[in-house]
Amino acid sequence: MNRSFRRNWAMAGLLALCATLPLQSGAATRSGKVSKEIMPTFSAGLIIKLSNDGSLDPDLVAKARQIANKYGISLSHLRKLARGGDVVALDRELPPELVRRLADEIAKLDARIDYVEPDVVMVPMSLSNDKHVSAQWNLTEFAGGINLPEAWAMSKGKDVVVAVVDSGVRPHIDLMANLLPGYDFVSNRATARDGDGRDPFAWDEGSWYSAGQCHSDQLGAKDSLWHGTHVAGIIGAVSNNSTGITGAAPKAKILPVRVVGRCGGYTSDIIDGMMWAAGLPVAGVPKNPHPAKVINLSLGSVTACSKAFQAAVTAVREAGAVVVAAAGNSDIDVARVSPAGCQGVVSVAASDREGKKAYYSNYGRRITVAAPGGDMQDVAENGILSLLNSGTKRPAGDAMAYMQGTSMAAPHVSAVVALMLSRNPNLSPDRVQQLLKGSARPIPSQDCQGGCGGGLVDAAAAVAAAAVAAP
Ligand SMILES: [Ca+2]
Ligand SMILES: [Ca+2]
Repeated sequence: MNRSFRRNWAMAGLLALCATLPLQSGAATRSGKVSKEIMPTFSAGLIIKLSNDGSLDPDLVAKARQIANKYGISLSHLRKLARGGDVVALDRELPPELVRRLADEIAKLDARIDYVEPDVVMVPMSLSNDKHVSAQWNLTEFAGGINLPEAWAMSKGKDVVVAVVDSGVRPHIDLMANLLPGYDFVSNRATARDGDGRDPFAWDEGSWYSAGQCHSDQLGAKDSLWHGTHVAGIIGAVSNNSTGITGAAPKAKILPVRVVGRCGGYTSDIIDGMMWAAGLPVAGVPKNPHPAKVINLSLGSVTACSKAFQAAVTAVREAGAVVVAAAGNSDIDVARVSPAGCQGVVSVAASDREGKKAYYSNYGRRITVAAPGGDMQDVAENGILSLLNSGTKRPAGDAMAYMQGTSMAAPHVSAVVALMLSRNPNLSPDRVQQLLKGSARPIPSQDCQGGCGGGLVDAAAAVAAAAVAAP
């Protein structure tokens, strides 16, 4: 590690250990310990889809408003969604039972309505960050690493665009050369922190909040996470530049798509962000000139995959993009989680330094593979090292830090997919999923109860298989 690395590291130390997800039950209990969490699923809007793909007419909106008023809630039409349906906003965040009841009542209003679903808030799937520097065991170590050096001899992900649909990024010196211009899809000005809604600047403005500011975490206050920068660094930090770390796909390009502000991100913004990332049209937003072949979603919520989200996943896959999602950190079956539980998503569980399922990781039949997410219970160095910012609220200088979570696992797999597609650009999303699973190193069932799919992803085996595979 060089000197500038160490200097940056001192700044990262400012970020105290914290549970970086809004926790419903239990937060950091003692140094290094972070409990598994069940994420709350508040919503401040509804997605209403008509069966003919038509737009909501004012009459229907007025009737929906009447129903909402009955509950003392005001409702207004927000916009048309990129993948069918309209978003209506509620005047505040509501708990799941209430929003579900409201949705069900509105669905019965008119025979033209296909479905009404809560516009659920999704949150980053990382658990914590910490101190001290060691090495990127996650890339190279025999037990828990993913065999990257051997893969790099075949492919470094050249020219493959990977969208990081997340909190945005900071212009970290170890990332800049691989960054494409992205887009900010956070439509709510209050949580966006940049003074406006959607705009062409995907910079992370900081996700910090004070106690009581977020429904998902009424009691806690949190420093900014810089989650998107950490995720982007795992995939595409610049290699061989004598600074920081190396990304797992160091020649890939990172497309930052900002969907998470303070308190998480709305499903409706995430859907539009995904569609745009894949090169599909989104009203009011210029077309993306660099369509992504891989879309990384290190976020989610404990809600089964909604019809609206499933439709978006299907659309971007048809456009040729592979969707990779974090399985979540609640130690439950991934089928209960969105988007990792959606059909056609590469669903990624987290493994620890020994190559076993991490204690917090979700599991189940829907998992495609596991990848390093780390376990910082004993030492920070067993987490995943990547890029960060040193600001506790507003952005400050470049930094690095360890974090853990399925948020960190998913970008390893997104990077491996980039290596595969760089070597063989004709692979379909279905084929990529098959090859990832088939080339992984099985994890014995006692080390992943409930199922880790094909096992620990093996970058070299996956790229080798991709090189000779039919589309
Ligand atoms: Ca903005
Ligand atoms: Ca570097």
